[in-house]
Amino acid sequence: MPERSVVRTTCPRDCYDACGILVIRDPEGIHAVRGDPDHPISRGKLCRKCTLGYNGVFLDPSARLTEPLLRDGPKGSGGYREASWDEALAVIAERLTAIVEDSGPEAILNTHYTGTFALLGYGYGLRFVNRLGATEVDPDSVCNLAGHLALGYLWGASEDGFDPRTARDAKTILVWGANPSVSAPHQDEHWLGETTADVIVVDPIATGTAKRAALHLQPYPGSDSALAFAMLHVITAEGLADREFLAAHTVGWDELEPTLAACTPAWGEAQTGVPAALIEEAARRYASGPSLLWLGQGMQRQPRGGNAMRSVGLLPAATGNVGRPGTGFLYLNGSDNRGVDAGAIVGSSLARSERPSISHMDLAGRLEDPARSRALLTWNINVAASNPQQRRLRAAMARDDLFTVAIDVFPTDTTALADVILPAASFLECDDLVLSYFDLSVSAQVKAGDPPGGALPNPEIFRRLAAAMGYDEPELYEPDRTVIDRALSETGLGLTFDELAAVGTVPYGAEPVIQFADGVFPTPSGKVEIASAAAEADGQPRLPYPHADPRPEGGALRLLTPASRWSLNDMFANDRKVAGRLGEAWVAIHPLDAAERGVEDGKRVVLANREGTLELVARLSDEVPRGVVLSPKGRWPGREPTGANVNVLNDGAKADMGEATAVHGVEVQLTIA
Ligand SMILES: Nc1nc2c(c(=O)[nH]1)N[C@H]1C(S)=C(S)[C@@H](COP(=O)(O)OP(=O)(O)OC[C@H]3O[C@@H](n4cnc5c(=O)[nH]c(N)nc54)[C@H](O)[C@@H]3O)O[C@H]1N2
Ligand SMILES: Nc1nc2c(c(=O)[nH]1)N[C@H]1C(S)=C(S)[C@@H](COP(=O)(O)OP(=O)(O)OC[C@H]3O[C@@H](n4cnc5c(=O)[nH]c(N)nc54)[C@H](O)[C@@H]3O)O[C@H]1N2
Ligand code: SF4
Ligand SMILES: [Mo]
Repeated sequence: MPERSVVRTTCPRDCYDACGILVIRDPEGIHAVRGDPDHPISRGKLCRKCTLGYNGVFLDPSARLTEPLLRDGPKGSGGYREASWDEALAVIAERLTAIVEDSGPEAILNTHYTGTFALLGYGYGLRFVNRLGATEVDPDSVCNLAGHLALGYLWGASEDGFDPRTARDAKTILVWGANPSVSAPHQDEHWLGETTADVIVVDPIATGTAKRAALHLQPYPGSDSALAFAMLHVITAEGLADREFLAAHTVGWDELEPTLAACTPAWGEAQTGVPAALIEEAARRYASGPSLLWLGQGMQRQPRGGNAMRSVGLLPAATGNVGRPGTGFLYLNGSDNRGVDAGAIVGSSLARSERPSISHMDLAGRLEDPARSRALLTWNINVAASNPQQRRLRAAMARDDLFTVAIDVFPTDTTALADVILPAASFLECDDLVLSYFDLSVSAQVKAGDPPGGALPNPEIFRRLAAAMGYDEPELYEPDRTVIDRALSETGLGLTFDELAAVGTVPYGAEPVIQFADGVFPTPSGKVEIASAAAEADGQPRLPYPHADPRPEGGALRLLTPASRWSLNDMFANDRKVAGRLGEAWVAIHPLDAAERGVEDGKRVVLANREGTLELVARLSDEVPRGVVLSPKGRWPGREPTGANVNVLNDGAKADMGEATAVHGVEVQLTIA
């Protein structure tokens, strides 16, 4: 029996759970990756995708990128040769330096996101990018930016959510447009599953979370604002509004209130499809409180997603469900509310001037324009799978004169279009910190094994890039441990990294933090800005307004493509066992919509719109309402028989705020293949 040891670490995926992990080592290296029974959230279990992927593709050097690769064939042909780090870095430095001299750094585009959401793995590389001055492709524009801006106008903050521990004092938990049964499986099982509060879910789909809830409101996609206004009508009409809170802590309620008169429950039913009686019941339960409101990211990926978020975000203000135990709202919890200076991690001060930025919705168009895009640096993201306008984007990335550097753990559809590919170490192979974006906790990510071949952790790759470019700012070379130690000391937890590593995860303080306990809000006025001059200055309406998107016409269906239980964004589809579970791409359709189109369960169908077409298998399901079809994200275009995933249907239409994605507003025709 070989000698075994155990390393405790944390999952850094873009996931609400931040599970605790035990890595079992033997003399050959990592033997197995398991859940940590002592972890408060995951209690010994990892999700199924990670259980398979972390013991599969992550530990398989033949599935990984292990050495720098230089393209030596036509773009996209797969022709690469191995190179040393020095050679690869010299090629990159020469090309980027020439582009900066000829065209300015803004002709270099930087795309990155949450491949790893650990503090350094996510942020440290931005020091280099800031120094370089590349055009930033705003990461949040593909995910949650509309919601951030909306909550910013209203509450002054979008990353300062409730502390989930305060649920012990809540009577009602309203989950609006989030599907934790898929996107946060352990929070769903334990935090929600074991709460004594009544759970209300607002989601067009009968998700696992919705099916267990005391009430499930199923609005038609894009009608959340109308639903919120109908609830506010009930709240004011029945005397359930918190007039004291409104008077003391908000501005603009008097301007908004007259709008509510027309938003009766019957009107709400007509706008949203939710029965009037359910609207009333949900409004009463939420208003009576104490109530928590979880604002998911799915509901703001809509054409008017910003207004939807601003409208739903009124509920805590109107009912005074904020500032005391068992109340508050959560979109995300940022690292700042554990004291960590995120600006220092990403080296904001290294930028020599305000860096230009574009939306992911405009990436394909920008890359089609050789005059404005000469190079692409892409890391922690798989744009060829996750971005809109998939065909256009991939065609533009295939431009021979576009110099692309891709950094990833695995070969992906994106790295396949790069000139230089740099191999990244996985989270199992480097130290870092993980700050859950749901719980107020701090966790250690601990190195449990060596990276395969020459793969290096993200921060080290960017230190080497900085050196190759001849930069001399000390922040570009700060050792990981210095950054980790400083961030840990900022948390005030009084722990060294080794002490944290021994326990894995520690809560931020012994008692739940009460969101906005002082009644002061980080808006210009210090109050909740129901009427917002900042919104007006940005060309937005002064007030949130009742709205429901028009229903699709001509037999079109609304296509929702949210998180899949078998992938984490676009990770894991390259794992053999996960791919087996994923099976063929499918689309769920209501049996009556299927019957109208002569579609039977298991039969092949085509989804089509002006952007593209996609063939997949129909699944008849009454979990989706009429007029809506559902096909989860997360498949790899290159592994699909058609060479495309659902984003081939996504035209990149923008939401009403932040030029952010409106992907859940996509409409398609569905026909038999
Ligand atoms: N397993 C797994 N977990 C993940 C991810 C993953 O890909 N897989 N991705 C991670 C990432 S990047 C993110 S951003 C989060 C997102 O996680 P969530 O915040 O849960 O968001 P989504 O899964 O995008 O969508 C949630 C729900 O929004 C609903 N929805 C869509 N349109 C509307 C609407 O108009 N109104 C309302 N009320 N609801 C609507 C969808 O039906 C869906 O059930 O999950 C993270 N966790
Ligand atoms: N149709 C549709 N499209 C969507 C969405 C949707 O709901 N529907 N959701 C959108 C959302 S919410 C998001 S957040 C985006 C996410 O889209 P992406 O950011 O593209 O998703 P990921 O799969 O997380 O991409 C991460 C990449 O980082 C790599 N990676 C992992 N760890 C590391 C590391 O340590 N170092 C490096 N260098 N690389 C690493 C992974 O292998 C993977 O290739 O997709 C968006 N696209
Ligand atoms: S992806 Fe989420 S649920 Fe899965 S192991 Fe990581 S933190 Fe846990
Ligand atoms: Mo996301």
